[in-house]
Amino acid sequence: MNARMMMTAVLSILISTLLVLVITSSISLNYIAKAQQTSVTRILVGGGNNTYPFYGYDPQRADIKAGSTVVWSVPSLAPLEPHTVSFIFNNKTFALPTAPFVISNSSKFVPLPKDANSKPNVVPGINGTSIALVSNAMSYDPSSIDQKGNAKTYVPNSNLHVSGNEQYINSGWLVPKGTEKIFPGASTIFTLTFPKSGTYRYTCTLHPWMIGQVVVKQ
Ligand SMILES: [Cu+2]
Repeated sequence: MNARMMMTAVLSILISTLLVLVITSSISLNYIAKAQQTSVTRILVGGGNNTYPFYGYDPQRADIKAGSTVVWSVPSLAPLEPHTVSFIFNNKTFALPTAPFVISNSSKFVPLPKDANSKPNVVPGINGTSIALVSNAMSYDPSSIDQKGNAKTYVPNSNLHVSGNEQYINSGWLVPKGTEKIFPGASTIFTLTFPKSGTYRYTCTLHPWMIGQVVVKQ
């Protein structure tokens, strides 16, 4: 190979590398442009003032583009009243705030703090067991049930995706920021991304007359 041939080979490698760089960067720029079309919509939960009700979502209907994210939160000055954002795609998945659980009779519940006005609700069960009514994590925690019936709970203030196949998606109890001490483990914010178009209706399981919807278009 003479020097001229060598130069040509190096040059062609350089040009093809440059071409690849230009193509990949335009692909990633396209990707960014697409991502920027989607957005974040904020919805207030509860609160209450002259313009929107104590028991409501504001706005009640959100129109968004597929791939966008919705963030629900309780205004910080809202009265201390927990709410949920619950998508009940299958009516059987409605979760009550408290639910009965069988416990062994040796179980002891100690109120916290000790002088709190609280007492576990324990009633006699069958075969020497007892039944305790306790807070239901499928209501209190961010949670979901997939198509196969697999139930999951998540950490407070979770960020979830709606695949469209769920039977249930729940924010958990949402309370004003700074009041988590009164509701340990509760959330102040819930973030949900909607990749697929459709109309998604939700309710507050603590106040089922609170309803809202997210309309997702391609
Ligand atoms: Cu509510």
